[in-house]
Amino acid sequence: MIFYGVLFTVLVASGVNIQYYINSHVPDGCERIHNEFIAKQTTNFTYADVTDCYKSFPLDKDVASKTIDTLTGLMGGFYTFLDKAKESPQPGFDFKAMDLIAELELFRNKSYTTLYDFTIDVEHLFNDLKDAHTNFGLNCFTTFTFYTNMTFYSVVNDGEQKIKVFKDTIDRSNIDCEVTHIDGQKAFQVISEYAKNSVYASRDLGVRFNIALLTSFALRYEIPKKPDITYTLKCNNANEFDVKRSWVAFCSSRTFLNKFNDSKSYFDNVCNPIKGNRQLISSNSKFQEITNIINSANNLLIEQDLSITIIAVVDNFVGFYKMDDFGVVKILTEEPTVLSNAILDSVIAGFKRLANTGVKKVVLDLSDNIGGYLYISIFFNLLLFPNTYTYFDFDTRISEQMRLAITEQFKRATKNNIFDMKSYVNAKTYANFTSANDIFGNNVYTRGGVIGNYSNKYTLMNDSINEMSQYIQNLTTPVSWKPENYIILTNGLCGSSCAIIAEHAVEFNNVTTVAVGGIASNISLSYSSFPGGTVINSTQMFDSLGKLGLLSNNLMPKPFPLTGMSITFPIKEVYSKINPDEILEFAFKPANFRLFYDEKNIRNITKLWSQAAALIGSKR
Ligand SMILES: *[C@@H]1O[C@H](CO)[C@@H](O)[C@H](O)[C@H]1NC(C)=O
Ligand SMILES: *[C@@H]1O[C@H](CO)[C@@H](O)[C@H](O)[C@H]1NC(C)=O
Ligand SMILES: *[C@@H]1O[C@H](CO)[C@@H](O)[C@H](O)[C@H]1NC(C)=O
Ligand SMILES: *[C@@H]1O[C@H](CO)[C@@H](O)[C@H](O)[C@H]1NC(C)=O
Ligand SMILES: *[C@@H]1O[C@H](CO)[C@@H](O)[C@H](O)[C@H]1NC(C)=O
Ligand SMILES: *[C@@H]1O[C@H](CO)[C@@H](O)[C@H](O)[C@H]1NC(C)=O
Ligand SMILES: *[C@@H]1O[C@H](CO)[C@@H](O)[C@H](O)[C@H]1NC(C)=O
Ligand SMILES: *[C@@H]1O[C@H](CO)[C@@H](O)[C@H](O)[C@H]1NC(C)=O
Ligand SMILES: *[C@@H]1O[C@H](CO)[C@@H](O)[C@H](O)[C@H]1NC(C)=O
Ligand SMILES: *[C@@H]1O[C@H](CO)[C@@H](O)[C@H](O)[C@H]1NC(C)=O
Ligand SMILES: *[C@@H]1O[C@H](CO)[C@@H](O)[C@H](O)[C@H]1NC(C)=O
Ligand SMILES: CC(=O)N[C@H]1CO[C@H](CO)[C@@H](O)[C@@H]1O
Repeated sequence: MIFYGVLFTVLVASGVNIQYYINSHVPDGCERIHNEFIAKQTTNFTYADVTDCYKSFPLDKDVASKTIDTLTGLMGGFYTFLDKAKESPQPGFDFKAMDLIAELELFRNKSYTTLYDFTIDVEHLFNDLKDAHTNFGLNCFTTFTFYTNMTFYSVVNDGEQKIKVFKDTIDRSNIDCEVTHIDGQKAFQVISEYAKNSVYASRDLGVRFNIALLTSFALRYEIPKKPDITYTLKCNNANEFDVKRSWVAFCSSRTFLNKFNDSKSYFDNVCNPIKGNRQLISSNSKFQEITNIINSANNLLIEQDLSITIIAVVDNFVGFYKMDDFGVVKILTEEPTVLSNAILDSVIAGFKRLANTGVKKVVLDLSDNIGGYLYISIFFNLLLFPNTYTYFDFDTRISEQMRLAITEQFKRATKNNIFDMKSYVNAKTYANFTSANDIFGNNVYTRGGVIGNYSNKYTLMNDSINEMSQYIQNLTTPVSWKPENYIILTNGLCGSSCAIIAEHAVEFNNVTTVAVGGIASNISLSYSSFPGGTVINSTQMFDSLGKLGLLSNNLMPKPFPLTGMSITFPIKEVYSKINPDEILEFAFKPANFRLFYDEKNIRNITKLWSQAAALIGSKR
C-alpha cells in the first residue's frame, strides 16, 4: 500500500487522471475501492469496482449447504406463515404461493460460482414471498447503493399512466419530463415489472409500484444487470431524446470503508466478522433512512407553505398541522428515537393543541410509515378510539421445535427470551397461562394442504394495556373527534405497527380510508401492508435457544456459517377480531377511496391533504 501512496503523490503533481493509473492494474475490486477512498476521500465508486469486489468470493460448497441447513431449520421450525404461504393469494394480492422448504432444498443441487450469486438467488426466493418482514441477507452485499441521480413518479393523464422524472441532481432540466422508455422498453411496463418481480415490501402489486417509484427502482442494493441505463425523455412535447446514465455505487459510511483494504479483509471484516465486531446495515434500516429523507423533504416544503399552520412537530415521529378547516396528523413511524413518557406527553399535547384550533375534520396521514413498536400502536389506538378493543389476537404455529422452545422457556423463565409468553393471556378468557400446554391448546388447522398445530389465541394482558390507558387518561380528556371525522391517507406503505393502527381504526371504528397512487388499471389499492405479527431476527433466535440450552439439540437449527448472514421473520400471526379466521397478513384490505399523484401533489403534500380532507364525510 505504501507503494500506491507514493505513486499517488507523483500523479497528482503531474495532473494525470488518478483513477485510471491507480487502479488500472489492480484486479481486486475491493482493493480498488479502498485505493479510491484513500486517494480521493470519495464515497462513490464505479459499477466495475463494486461488481468485482462483490464477485470476488468464490462459493464454498460447505458454506452454501450450511446456509440452506440453517434456513430450512429456522423456517421449518419457526416461520409462522410457513404453511399459509403455500396458499394462492386472495383476489387483489399478487405473490407466488410456495413451499418455502422445498424451494430452499432445490438450492442444494444448483451450482454457483460466487457467494454473491448464491446469496442473491436465495434472497430472491425470500423476496418472492412478498412478506416484508421476512428477509435474508449477507452483510457483505449491502454496503453499497447504486444510483443514477434520477428518481421518478407516475401520473395518470387522459386514462394513460405515465412515468415522469421527479428529481435529477445531474441535469435539472430533465425534471418533470416524461420518461417514455427505459432501455428501449415502455417505461410504465419496465417499472410495473420491476414492482412485480423485484419489490417485496407488499403483497399488493399497486403498493409495490408505489415503492418502486419512491425508492426501489432508482436506488438498488443489488448489482444492476448492466453498468448503465438509458432513459428516453420527452419534455414539453418536444422531441424525445436519450439520457444514458452509469450506475454509481455510494457508501455513506466512512466507518465501513475503513474496514477493508482488499477482498480478503473485506471478507474477514464485513462478510464474516468476529462476533461483537459487527456493524449491520440492514436493508430495512436503509429503507427507514430513505423514508426519513422523504419526510424531511416534506417538512421543508411545509415550513415554507403559507397555506398551512404548523401546530406541533414531535421529533421525527408525529407532526400536527392545520389547513383551512381541517387538521392533519402525520405519523411518520412507530419507532421514535427515544421511547419515553415525555415524548408521549408531547404527542398528547399536539393532539390537544390541534383540537383547540377548532378543526372538526382530521386527515391521519400514514404514508411511508414502516412500523416500529407494538407499544406505540397501542398508544395511538387507545388515544384515538378509547372505547373499542385495543388490539388484535395472535397465535403461533406450533412445530415440534416451537413446542420444545416454549415448553423450556415456561420452565426456566429466562430473561429477554423471544419464547416468553408471560405478557400474554388467553384471548377468550383473559386468564394467565398456567402451563405450556395451556398455550398450545389443541387447534389443528389445514393450511396450504398441510395439517398443522396452532397455539390457542392469545392477546396482551389487560394490565399492560390498562397502564397505558391510565397514563393517557391522566393527561388528557379523550380526543374530541369521532371516527367519522377522520380519514386515513396512505400510499399503501403503512406497514407492521402502522398497519395495526390503520386496521384498528377501520375494523373497530369504520374510519374511512383513501389510498394514493398504484397502478391505475387496478381498481383497488390497499391502505396498509404487512401487518405480520411479532418479528424477530436470527440473532435473537439463537440467543434465545442458547439461553434454553437448546443450541445443540438435534431438532434445532444451527447458526449460519458466516457471521454476516442474518434473517428476520415473524413468529406470531395477527388475526382480525371481527372475522376471527382471517389472518391479517393475508387479507386484502382495499381503501374506500383512491387518489392519484399528479405534477402538483407529488411535490406538495398539502395538496394531497386537501384532496383527502375533501373526502371526509362523503359517501364511500
Ligand atoms: C490491510 O490492512 C491490514 C490491517 O487491517 C494490514 O495488515 C495489511 O497490510 C493491509 N494490506 C495492505 C495491502 O495494505
Ligand atoms: C462522486 O463523488 C465526488 C466527490 O468525492 C463528486 O465530485 C462526484 O460528483 C460524485 N459522482 C457522482 C456521480 O455523484
Ligand atoms: C439432487 O440431486 C440428487 C442427485 O442428482 C438427487 O438424488 C436429489 O433428489 C436432488 N435433490 C433435489 C432436492 O432436487
Ligand atoms: C448524486 O447523488 C448523490 C447522493 O444524493 C450526491 O451525493 C451526488 O453529489 C450526486 N451527484 C451529482 C453529480 O449530482
Ligand atoms: C397473571 O400474571 C401476572 C404476572 O405475569 C400477574 O400480575 C397477575 O396477577 C396474574 N393474574 C392472575 C389472575 O393470576
Ligand atoms: C400436533 O400435536 C400433537 C401433539 O399434541 C402431535 O401428536 C401431532 O403430531 C401434531 N400434529 C402435527 C401436524 O404436527
Ligand atoms: C380485559 O379486557 C377485556 C377487553 O376490554 C375485557 O372484556 C375483560 O373483561 C378484561 N379482563 C379482565 C380479566 O380484566
Ligand atoms: C394516574 O394518576 C393516578 C392518580 O393521580 C396515579 O396514581 C397513577 O400512578 C397515574 N398513572 C399513570 C400511569 O401515570
Ligand atoms: C361499522 O359498519 C358496520 C357495517 O356498515 C356496522 O355493522 C358497525 O356497527 C359499524 N361499527 C361502528 C363501530 O360504527
Ligand atoms: C436483532 O434484533 C436485535 C433486537 O431488536 C437488535 O439489537 C439486533 O441488532 C438485530 N440483529 C440483526 C442481525 O439484525
Ligand atoms: C402547495 O399547495 C397549497 C394548496 O394546497 C398552496 O397554497 C401552496 O402554495 C403550495 N406550495 C407550493 C410550495 O407550491
Ligand atoms: C391484482 C391485479 O388486478 N393486478 C393487475 C394490476 O395491473 C397489472 C398491470 O396492468 C396487471 O398485470 C395485474 O394483473
